Amino acid sequence: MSNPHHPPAVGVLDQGPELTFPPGFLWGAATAAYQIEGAATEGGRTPSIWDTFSHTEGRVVAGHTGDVACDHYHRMPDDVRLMAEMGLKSYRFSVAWPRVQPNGSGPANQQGLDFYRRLVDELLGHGIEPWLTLYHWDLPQPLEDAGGWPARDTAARFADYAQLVADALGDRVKYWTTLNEPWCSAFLGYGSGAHAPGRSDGADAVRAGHHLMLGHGLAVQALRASRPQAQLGITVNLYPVTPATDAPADVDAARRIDGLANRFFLDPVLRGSYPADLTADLREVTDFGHVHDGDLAVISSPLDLVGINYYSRHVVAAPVEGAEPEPYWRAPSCWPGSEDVRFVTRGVPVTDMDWEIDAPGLVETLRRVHEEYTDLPLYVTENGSAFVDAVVDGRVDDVDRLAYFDAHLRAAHEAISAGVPLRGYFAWSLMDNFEWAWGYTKRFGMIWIDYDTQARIPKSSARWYAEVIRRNGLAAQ
Ligand code: IFM
Repeated sequence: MSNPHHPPAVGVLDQGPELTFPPGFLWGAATAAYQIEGAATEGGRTPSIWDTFSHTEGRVVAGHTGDVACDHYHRMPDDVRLMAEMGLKSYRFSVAWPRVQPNGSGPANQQGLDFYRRLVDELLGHGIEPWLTLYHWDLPQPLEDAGGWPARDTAARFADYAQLVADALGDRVKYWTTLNEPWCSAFLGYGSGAHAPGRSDGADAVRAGHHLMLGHGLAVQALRASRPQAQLGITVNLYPVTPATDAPADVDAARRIDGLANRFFLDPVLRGSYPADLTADLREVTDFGHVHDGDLAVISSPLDLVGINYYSRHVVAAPVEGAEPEPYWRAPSCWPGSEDVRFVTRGVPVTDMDWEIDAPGLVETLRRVHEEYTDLPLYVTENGSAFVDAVVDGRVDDVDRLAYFDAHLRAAHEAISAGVPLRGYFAWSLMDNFEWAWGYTKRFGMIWIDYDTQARIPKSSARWYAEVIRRNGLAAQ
């Protein structure tokens, strides 16, 4: 497939001692509004579900909130300068809906739009391609009060908001993704309640997932009509799901979790249908009456790219008596219809999130999307790791994070060599930030943030990544 908006991907890799990426490969880093901006009550911004959630006792570790976060709202030009020093080709950020449309409906808040216009202009001025995500989990609170994502109307509100942002920034932003990780919004937000808005109802989670995708489809249609040059996509978080053994019951557990984690979103968006086995698994949770005629055609509106966030693998098995206590993303309520599936810990190295490090899983994931679903250009829109960092003599030597990036970039290269049209990679994250229910206790950044002084210290991984970008690749091992 030839697309003038994307650099060529396949068949151009050096065979020499370097692992060279295709010319024009889009090297980036990512953040999200609530995780870094702060300025929660400034410039006309009103509360999102994450403000409400983080200010509710017991929801976020140590009562941390995004009120100040990395103070990026005030330090944005300095942060863009740091990006330029790293040589980033692209920066993926999200727009805070309650900053640009405070009530989630009605007119735009010009001050909010102006902030993002300044950001985009600053990026362009440094030769950095802006990559805009419309929704990274910060639903305006009034929309949650009206029913949130389980309510169908929220999808229409999202399309209106998308139009408003496209009107303001569509002349200067080429790359747009609608949603970031709808699985998290739906199943952590409305299933387990580990994320905002903290509701816990399987049917609501399934409805929320559908309406998120409906909002995505409506937004794509609106953006396509008004900004035909824009490159449009969605970002999904995908996991290879592996049965612990070949036993049929374990294989079936893997099928079920793969349905909820991956195919719940991939199939409607890229094939225009829900998988039959998934709807059968969910029969006792919902009758799918919330899916109206025509919805799936909207949801599968043509895209220009697919964004994939990759962190780890799920290994699962059939239930046993007295299973061990589970971390939040394994909570049964995340997996309606498959609550009794057992998540297995293999004993391989993990990050500070307890997520198993599994670089080959990135190859599997990219190949699967390409080989089973689409020829569209793919982008890794997030990949990264939390580790416990320390400042020693003014430096942060984050060797574990650097090794994680290195292994996953080798995997990305392998996927390209296998024919995957992977056109870019965004490290998560540019800087340490508010890690949702974990507050500031988990650090994913290539730039250290001192939350007392707001000082920034580029870590070893930032210097290493700058060199990867400069040489467009890695030394062969
Ligand atoms: O911090 C999050 C991000 O907001 C979405 N993807 C996963 C990251 C690490 O948990």
